[in-house]
Amino acid sequence: MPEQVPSIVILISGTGSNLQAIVNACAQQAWAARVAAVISNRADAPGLGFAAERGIACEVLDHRDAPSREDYDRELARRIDAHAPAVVVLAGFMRLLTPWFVQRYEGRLINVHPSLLPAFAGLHTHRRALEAGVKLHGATVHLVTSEVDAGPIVAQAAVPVLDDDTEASLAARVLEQEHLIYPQAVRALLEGRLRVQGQRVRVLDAVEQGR
Ligand code: NHR
Ligand code: GAR
Repeated sequence: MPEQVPSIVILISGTGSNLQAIVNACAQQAWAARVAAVISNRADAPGLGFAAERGIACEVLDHRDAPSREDYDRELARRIDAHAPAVVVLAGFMRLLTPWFVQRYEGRLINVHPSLLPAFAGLHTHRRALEAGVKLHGATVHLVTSEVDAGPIVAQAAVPVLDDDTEASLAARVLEQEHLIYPQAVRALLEGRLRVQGQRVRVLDAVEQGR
């Protein structure tokens, strides 16, 4: 029997570049964990192809087949729980989750959001940042609570907004930062190195944790 390491389940809706960054970091840095499954709400999510190539179990759960959000989340939880994950990662997952779902995974459910929260919670963050004329934009990794995009902040990275930026060029600059901060945050969560006090999160390094 191979040794059992903690499992990660990743939820996606699209490209899955954050999924790739996490899967690659897990392998290259030899985390004591494995990505056990990827679940997408869209059958055509390109991220599913990458996961399948890596031999990761893939599932599609289309929200359009569910009679209600509660039904969808109950089925989603059933699929997730089959893998008994230590951590559930939202990586470009585009569906709001019910409080019931969030509470079930509270403390082990993490998201990356493409803005410097609390600015630009919700959708279309890059367009809204350009409209608002901010000079700095970025990405936030946060623990998920039932208030959308308002959970305790684990990590942030800022990028400049350039004069000739479009939504696409700005999104690409932000995404590059997501790929740096998200795997490290997921690893810290897995390794029990987050200390949450209210809205503030201290991220211990491995040395501090040992003390
Ligand atoms: N659920 C809860 N309860 N709390 C959070 O913080 C969540 C969450 C679900 C997803 C990711 C989030 C983001 O990073 C996330 C955080 C989708 C929507 C949304 O409005 C909002 C925030 C996020 C993800 N989705 C629409 C919906 O009706 C659908 C949009 C679409 O399909 O394009 O679910 O920004
Ligand atoms: C990322 O920029 C992520 O922050 C954002 O979608 C992109 C997914 O890219 N998430 C949201 O907007 C959540 N509402 P990816 O599929 O290549 O990881």
